[in-house]
Amino acid sequence: MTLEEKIYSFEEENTVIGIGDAKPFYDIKPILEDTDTPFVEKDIEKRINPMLIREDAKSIIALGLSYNKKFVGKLDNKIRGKISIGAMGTDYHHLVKDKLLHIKNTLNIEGDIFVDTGPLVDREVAKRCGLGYIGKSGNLINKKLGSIFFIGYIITNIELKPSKNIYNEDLCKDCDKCIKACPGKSILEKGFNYKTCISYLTQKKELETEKEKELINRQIYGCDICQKVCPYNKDVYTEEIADIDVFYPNIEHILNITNKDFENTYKKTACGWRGKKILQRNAIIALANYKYSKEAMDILEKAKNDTREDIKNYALWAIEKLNGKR
Ligand code: B12
Repeated sequence: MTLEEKIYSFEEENTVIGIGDAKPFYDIKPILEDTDTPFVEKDIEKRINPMLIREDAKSIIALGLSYNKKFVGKLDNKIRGKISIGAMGTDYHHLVKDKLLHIKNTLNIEGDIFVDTGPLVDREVAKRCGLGYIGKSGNLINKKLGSIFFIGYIITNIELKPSKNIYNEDLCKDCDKCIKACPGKSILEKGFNYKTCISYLTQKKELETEKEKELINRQIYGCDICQKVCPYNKDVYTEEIADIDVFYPNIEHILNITNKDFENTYKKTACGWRGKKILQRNAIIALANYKYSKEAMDILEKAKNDTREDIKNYALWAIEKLNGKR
């Protein structure tokens, strides 16, 4: 078995693996110069050059891990929000990292592992390694997993034969389902406007306009709309979730959650890094975007007495908004 064959042998039902070289990503420099992406390394040279991470970088081994989930439980009549499927369960940063660590340790190779928070542009890295095609929504689409997968990789000093790129064809063609479905119209013919992306708004610290709160709708964290409508996400690997509290979080519970409870639940998921307060703010916004009910008003009346000024103000705003719907 060659080393490349050994690497591919780690592929499982819910993962894809590919290999690429570690040359700089000069092609995307103009795109990066033209965008002001939030939450990322600002030095563009660091974003495009794997050799600034490891001087001896030769190859990249990329892994895609599916996080596709569907709800198979029973709905109830509690007031609930929505959470992106990627933020349910154990934080994917750990899951992907553990899989890459396992490959690295088993093969006894040297390498630096990154999942999401590294300086490079993960989709571009994964594309070069043959993991998929960058679709109109910006998401990398793979024929086996669809687009609902996270990306991680090992930058190694070993010279490896790159995967044959099987994604030269245009997978989206004239399909524009994601463009039409995005409530914020974030998906542009060329590029992406993160400022109106619901996923971004649920993570943004200071919301500035009523429109932003309206767009958040009932999302507590993240958004799946552009992926839900993508034809490549039908008939792909899916995990079934029966626990309604995981899939549709109970708003009253989020607003009353103790620090200890938060540490043991949300903090262990991919939305934990944003902290309790932002999720609670989004829970209040979700209530304001619901129809008027006594139950919603009772929850908000309690939140109105919160000692944190901003939460209190959001509760007052939501009460006014719901009263207007009476
Ligand atoms: C910042 C960030 C966000 C921001 C901004 C997203 C954005 N599109 O820029 C916000 C918070 C909005 C976000 C949302 C989401 N994100 Co995010 N995010 C990132 C992060 C940290 C950096 C992205 C980045 O560099 N953007 C800058 C642009 C230029 O790069 P890009 O987004 O990769 O875009 C590529 C193409 O779309 C295209 N492109 C983009 N803009 C333009 C403009 C022009 C003119 C052209 C020609 C091409 C082009 O070229 C780029 C390079 O190939 C990456 C991890 C990482 N370190 O790379 C994860 C990452 C992109 N996110 C990921 C995920 C899963 C999501 C969400 C699905 C989460 C959710 N459910 O809420 C949504 C999807 C939203 C969407 N449709 O893009 C995954 C994507 C996996 C995949 N299969 O594609 C990544 C790779 C994390 C990971 N390691 O798994 N994200």
